[in-house]
Amino acid sequence: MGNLILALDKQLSLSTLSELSKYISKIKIGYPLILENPSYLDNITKIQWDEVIFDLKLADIDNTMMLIASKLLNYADSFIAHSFIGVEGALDNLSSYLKKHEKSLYLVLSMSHKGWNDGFYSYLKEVAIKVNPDGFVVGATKPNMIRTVRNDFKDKVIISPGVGVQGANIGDAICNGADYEIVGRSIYEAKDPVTEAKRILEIQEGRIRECKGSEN
Ligand code: BMP
Repeated sequence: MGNLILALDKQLSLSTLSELSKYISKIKIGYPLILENPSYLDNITKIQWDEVIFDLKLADIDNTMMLIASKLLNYADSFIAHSFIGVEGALDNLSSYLKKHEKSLYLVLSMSHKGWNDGFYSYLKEVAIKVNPDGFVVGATKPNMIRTVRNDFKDKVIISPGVGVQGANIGDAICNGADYEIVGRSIYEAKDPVTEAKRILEIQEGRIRECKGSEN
């Protein structure tokens, strides 16, 4: 199946989505898709995904974040939250709430855009240690940060956006320690999203073979 997560920020037809799900088993959705057409979420549930990740980058007090998550429990396997909001009164209770409902939690540790300040990483790491989520979001455009987070959190899942349009090369994030690369526009804006997804997966596979091979 490859190590890809589809960031679906625009609607694709159900048939295209269904075809894509044969090659990509995890999907990330967020505000753009939900606000474009809330009823599109029903299409997501018509397909058997390994994981549906809700990327709302939750960053609020505990009660508000839990209210938001409660509306989406029927659709979601996991949620992404910001780590900078801290533990007490925020991520502590969100984390317990999601555990109770058997949902996973990812915390953002380093974003892919230029303006993100990795100088705060030591604070975010402290929060991450306390919250002990299932995984982290670390930008694929930040290979050093992927290596740092992998070194600091050996058993956590790292999901990595920024591949393609934002400039990171396919496969590099995995070679640096990420588990999955998140790809949006390169696939959903392609003329033929399915062919493009297959092409990206092939490149990813080749790159992984190259770098993991050279590790042995
Ligand atoms: P694209 O491949 O089209 O650049 O999409 C990347 C996806 O990952 C978008 O949904 C974006 O919101 C998300 N993302 C990101 O690009 N950088 C981050 O640091 C964190 C993200 O969630």
